[in-house]
Parts: sequence; C-alpha cells; structure tokens
Amino acid sequence: MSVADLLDVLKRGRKVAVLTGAGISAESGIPTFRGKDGLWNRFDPAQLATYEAFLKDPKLVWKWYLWRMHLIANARPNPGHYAVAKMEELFPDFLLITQNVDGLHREAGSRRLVELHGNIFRGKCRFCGKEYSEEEFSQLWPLAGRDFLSSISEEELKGQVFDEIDRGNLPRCLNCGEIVGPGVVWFGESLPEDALSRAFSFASSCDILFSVGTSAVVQPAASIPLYAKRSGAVIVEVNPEETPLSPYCDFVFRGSASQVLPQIVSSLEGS
Ligand code: BV8
Ligand code: ZN
Repeated sequence: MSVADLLDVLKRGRKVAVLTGAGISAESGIPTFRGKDGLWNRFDPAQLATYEAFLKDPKLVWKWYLWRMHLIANARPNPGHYAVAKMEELFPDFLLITQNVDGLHREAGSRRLVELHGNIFRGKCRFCGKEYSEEEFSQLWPLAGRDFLSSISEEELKGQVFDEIDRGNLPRCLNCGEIVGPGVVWFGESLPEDALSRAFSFASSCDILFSVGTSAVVQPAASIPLYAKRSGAVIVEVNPEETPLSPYCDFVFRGSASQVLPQIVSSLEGS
C-alpha cells in the first residue's frame, strides 16, 4: 500500500475525520494501554480506571494518575500530532475525534477536535457533578498542576508527592467536600453526550475516516469507523499492528503514525 494509491482519494476528499488512540502518543514517550509496554499490562484497568476502584482506594488511583500526568507534562507532541493538525487546514471540512486524554493534539495546534474520554488535567467530582477546568483544578490541588509536575523528577513524584497523598492530601470538592477525581471517562461511565453525538454525526457523513493508533476495542469509540463505513466513507488505518478494524479498511498502512501521517500530508501538499 503506498501513499500514491491513496492520493486521488485524498484529493477528492471534502469531509475528513481522524480517530486517534494511544498509539499516536507512543512516539511522545507515553505508553499505550494494550501494547507490549502498555499501561494496562502493569495495572488492570478494572483496578484503576473505574469509579469502584476510586471509591475503594482513591490514594492508589490518584498516584497512578499523577504518575501518568507527570509523564504527559514532560512529553511533547510528535510529527504525527503535527500532521493531524496540518490536515485540519488541508480539507474543507475536518474533525479530529480522539480517545486520548493527554491533550497533545491541542498542544500541536488541533482546534477542530472532540475529546471522547476527557482530559487528564481536568477534575470531576462524581458526587455532585462539579467539573474543574485544568486551571481550576491545579488551583484546587497544586500537586496536579502541569507546571508543578514538569518541574519535579520521577523520584520526587514517588517520594515527597506520594507521601503527601499518603498523609491525606487529596483534592476536596469546593461544592460538596468529597474527593475530586480526574476529568476522564472511566470504564462503566458514559461519554460526554455532546462529544459523542458530534463524533457520530460527523462520521455518518464524511468521505474519509482515518483510524490512527487505536486497537479499536474500546466502545463506543470503536464503533465510529464502522459507522462511517456504513455511510460510504473510505476507511484508512494507520497502525503497526493488525486490529479488529483492519479487515474493513480500504487502505492499511502498517507503520507508525509519526512516519506515515507526515508522508500523507506532504504528498497532499505537493499534489
Ligand atoms: C461505557 C480514559 C456504558 C481513562 C478510557 C465488558 C466489560 C466491561 C465493560 C465493557 C465490556 N464490553 C464493553 C464494555 C464497555 C467498555 C469497553 O469498551 N470495554 C472494553 C475494554 C471492551 N466501555 C466503557 O466502559 C465506556 N463507557 O460503555 O459506558 C454506559 C452507557 C450508558 C450509561 C452509563 C454507562 C467508557 C470507555 C472509556 C474508558 N476510558 N480512557 C484513562 O485514560 O485513564 S479508555 C482507554 O482506552 C484510553 O482512552 C484509550 O485511548 C482507549 C482505547 O485504547 P487505544 O487508544 O486504542 O489504545 P491501545 O493501547 O488499546 O492501542 C494502541 C494502539 O496503537 C495499538 O493498536 C498499537 O498497535 C498502536 N500503536 C502503537 N504504537 C503506534 C501505534 N499506532 C501508530 N503509531 C505508533 N507509533
Ligand atoms: Zn462535589
């Protein structure tokens, strides 16, 4: 499969969607969930990314999230993220639908995007429903501030910061006083209605949908490419590995997002 084969489809493309998963951030040093070094491999999702786990052991769940936030605060977008931001300018109508919570797409310049699973630097009180922006949450709990996290080493994180948490320093809701959790969508929690409906309605009328760096397993996001296909879209997968979506794709690029996407963008710009 070469980019040239895809080129005339791309040139005719008017309305283009890109669905991304953890794989596009892999080259930024953020481990994926199910890959060899996947986050989940060391931790069981049911153990940590669920409301039950948070109720049972909020200190453990917050340590895991702070460890991830520390990684992300020290990570930078990679050429894959920048290529997606560029695609937004190259097509008349475009939407990025990301499952990622790391905020790297926005940092790379993407503006037409929906974050299906929230954002790891925001806060959400699951008792009264109050939501905290990144700014508000870092004021409520400075340990979760992006600037603070990028100023400390992993040793300091696992030393003094985790000790703080053990001593009971957890974010308390300004509204109801309960412990605030991360502003992400946990397993068993429903996705933000507006983001989900925007994603599905765009997918139902797009010409091309790229599925990039996702194992196409987690629902309902994994249904979006099939929904687009049923509506007549050309489906392109960019992933070094086979996924359950692969058989339904019109074009498959078995490679890394940070290699393949810039090639697609430069062939488009050159055409
Ligand atoms: C819901 C935020 C219901 C949190 C995430 C059975 C039991 C229990 C639950 C279910 C079940 N069956 C279905 C469910 C529902 C469940 C689900 O889908 N489970 C799966 C595991 C089967 N879904 C939910 O619970 C969803 N909610 O259904 O609610 C409901 C309905 C109404 C009312 C109330 C409730 C919520 C799902 C969201 C969960 N939250 N994240 C956090 O991050 O901590 S999901 C998490 O997985 C991330 O968001 C991640 O993005 C997402 C998907 O994973 P991927 O992004 O695909 O990452 P992965 O590691 O899997 O794959 C990486 C890929 O990249 C690989 O293919 C690899 O080859 C590739 N790659 C590697 N390097 C590169 C690369 N690609 C390109 N370039 C590279 N360099
Ligand atoms: Zn509250």
